[in-house]
Amino acid sequence: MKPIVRPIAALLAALPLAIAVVHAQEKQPHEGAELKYQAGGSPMAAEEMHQNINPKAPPMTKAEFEQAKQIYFERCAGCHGVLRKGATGKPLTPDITLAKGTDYLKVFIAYGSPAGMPNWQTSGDLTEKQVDLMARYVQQEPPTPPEYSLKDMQATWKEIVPVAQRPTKKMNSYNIANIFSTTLRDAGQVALIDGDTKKIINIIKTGYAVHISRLSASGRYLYVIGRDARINLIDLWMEKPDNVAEIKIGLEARSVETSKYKGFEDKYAVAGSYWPPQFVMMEGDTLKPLKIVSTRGMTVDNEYHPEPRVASIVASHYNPEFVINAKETGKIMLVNYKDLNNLKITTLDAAKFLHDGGFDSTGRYFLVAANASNKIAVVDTKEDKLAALVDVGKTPHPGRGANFIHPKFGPVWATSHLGDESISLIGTDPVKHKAQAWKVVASIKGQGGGSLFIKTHPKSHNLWVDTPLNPDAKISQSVAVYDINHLDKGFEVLPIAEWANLGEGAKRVVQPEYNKAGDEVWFSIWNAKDKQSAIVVVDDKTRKLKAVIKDPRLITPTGKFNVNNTQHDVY
Ligand code: DHE
Repeated sequence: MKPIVRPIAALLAALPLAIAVVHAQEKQPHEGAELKYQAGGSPMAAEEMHQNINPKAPPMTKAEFEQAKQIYFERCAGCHGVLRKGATGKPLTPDITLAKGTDYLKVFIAYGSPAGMPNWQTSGDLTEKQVDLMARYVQQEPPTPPEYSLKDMQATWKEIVPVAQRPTKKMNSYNIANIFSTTLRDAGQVALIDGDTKKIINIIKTGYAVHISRLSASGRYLYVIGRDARINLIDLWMEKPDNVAEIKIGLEARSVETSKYKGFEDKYAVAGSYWPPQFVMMEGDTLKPLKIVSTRGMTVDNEYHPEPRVASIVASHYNPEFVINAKETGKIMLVNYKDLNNLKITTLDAAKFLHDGGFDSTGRYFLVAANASNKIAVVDTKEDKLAALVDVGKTPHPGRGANFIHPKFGPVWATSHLGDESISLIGTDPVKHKAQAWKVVASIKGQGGGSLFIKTHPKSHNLWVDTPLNPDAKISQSVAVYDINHLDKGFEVLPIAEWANLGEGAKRVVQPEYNKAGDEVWFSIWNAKDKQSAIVVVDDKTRKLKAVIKDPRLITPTGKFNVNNTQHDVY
């Protein structure tokens, strides 16, 4: 009797899930890619963490726990949080998971749910054995990674070339303003590419899977941050630009920025971490850590959140402030760096799941995606106020967005979306176009969901929209381009990956970035680590291929940051 009863019991327990699975199959095809993107790997898998034995949870050996912990941090932490208290995904704490039991959890993990859980087993990402492991793991007490203090940061801080030994003037003949700092994601490097000659100036060792590059106000210093929270400071004045300082500011991070307000140029840097949930101010030219501020606290719904990750950070042009976005709480902190000992922080309640964003064309308003809330928050950096919360399409992902003059509605800022094919245009001129300000004035149709970045340039009439996470290779390997003056005419599709002629591989076309003059657009062709990747340069006026940059050292290029455009927030 026993062997029959148990499977039936398991089946009954899984019944609500069987229904869920039917719904899960109704998910849009791009949603799987979107969810896995959000669930991107955390570098904390290898971190030593305490294994708490919960007597009520199914047993696990140390080896099993370690293996499950690794899978959790690589696949699950991005959505469910480091402490499993929930972020864009549901909380997975033992009070919830123990009540569900192993069989229920196994079905859930294997088949996914309509609420957004990917189908880890049926997609082939996890084996049946791994699903069983994860079902038991999430019933244990969540292991907690260590905190990271100023002392910990100091221990990692290296002044590779002290300020006194650095050049006092530019020592090279590069047109620094047109250099592209290019992320070589899986190589843990950045490539500095000369925008004029298209030649690689230097490949520089950085942190693991570098995320973004930012420029100091003067344009001399380049800051690069890895997912492992290592920051590299590169001096572009050196004969061959290279690292001059380095620090590790936590266990996992995505954002770095420098002070840009008049009188504070190049003075401070700031970096935010995913873990621990905090940001740190540093000296701009040495990276010496000065002050840490925690982001733990209440969400906009007045619930405590133990790990609000720091997402995008930008430097205000109107006040001596950094605009710091805490993802899970939905709070935007305007951190005044005039007096670090008597720190003033203005906190704005925006919306949960703040992620990426950019300024409007005047540099006064910062528009940031609250991605899983399907909203754009608008910050007035002059008055230190939330100007608006705008409803847009599903999961906006603007990168820094795109500013242009719409023939009918005046100045607009645009975002594309991960979760649908639309492109939302938001009016940004509350003086001359008051009726349109902070409203979606138009929503135009793109190639499909899975878009990450959108770009134009003040000197261009083209609007470029990538779709690297669309499951259709034709769409992920091409880009849509619109004529800003004739948006109603739809878009032209350019087969950018095909132009690179790379042979096999995923070859996702990602992140359009203009050169300084605004007459070229650069695209990364992001292939697997063991396959050839490339940068494709398109002539903006003719929309024709101008150059393909191929080099065995260009491993998995993703983000590209033109010095001038990043320094002056031109996009
Ligand atoms: Fe990004 C910007 C976080 C996955 C390429 N990404 C950002 C920012 C954040 C962020 C918070 C804004 C920084 C700022 O402006 O200060 N990104 C995350 C994640 O948490 C996520 C979803 C999962 C992860 O594991 O990291 C993630 N990002 C990716 C990728 O998979 C991309 C496509 C490739 C890569 O290199 O990893 C990617 N993210 C980028 C790029 C930018 C970025 C190129 C900057 C765009 C710009 O034009 O400013």
